[in-house]
Amino acid sequence: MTEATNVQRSLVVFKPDAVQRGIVGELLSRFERRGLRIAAMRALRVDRPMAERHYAVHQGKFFFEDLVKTIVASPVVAVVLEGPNAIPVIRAMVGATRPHEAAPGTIRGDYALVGLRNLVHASDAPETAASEIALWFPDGVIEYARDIERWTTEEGAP
Ligand code: 3AN
Repeated sequence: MTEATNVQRSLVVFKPDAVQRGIVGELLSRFERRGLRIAAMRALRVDRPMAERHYAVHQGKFFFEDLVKTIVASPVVAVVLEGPNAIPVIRAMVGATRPHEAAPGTIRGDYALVGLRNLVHASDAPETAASEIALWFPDGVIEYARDIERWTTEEGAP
């Protein structure tokens, strides 16, 4: 008996600290190794209006200005990752919002120490993922299949 497959897409942004530290490839490879598929990817410099839209949910909070300044400080790499339960799987791999609380084995627990230097953003729900992907990838994502998916998902098992 195979589980119903809940294929999801998530926006992951490797933030300026990940790019400046030269660990984007290392972090992305964790997601690839888990079995997630890259559906879109771009390197870009985020401007202030885009940063404010991305963090709109935090507008008015005391840390909003710091968040915006941090993400515009240097280029970022944005990807859309796709796979079964991608949103909660990626959130678990990223670790707790506050890096000093992030468990070892998570990205933040292995690579980060403090809040504004937490390396990655990852969508937290299907609705936010959809709006974030539309914001970051207005031309859409690519649809394709990989043979390996037979072995990382239960499609067509056994
Ligand atoms: P996450 O980055 O884990 O998805 P979000 O999206 O809720 O968390 O928050 C985005 C960023 O805002 C966090 N990475 C953190 O830098 C900052 N932040 C969120 N909540 C707080 C808070 N209570 N105090 C200070 N900074 C916060």
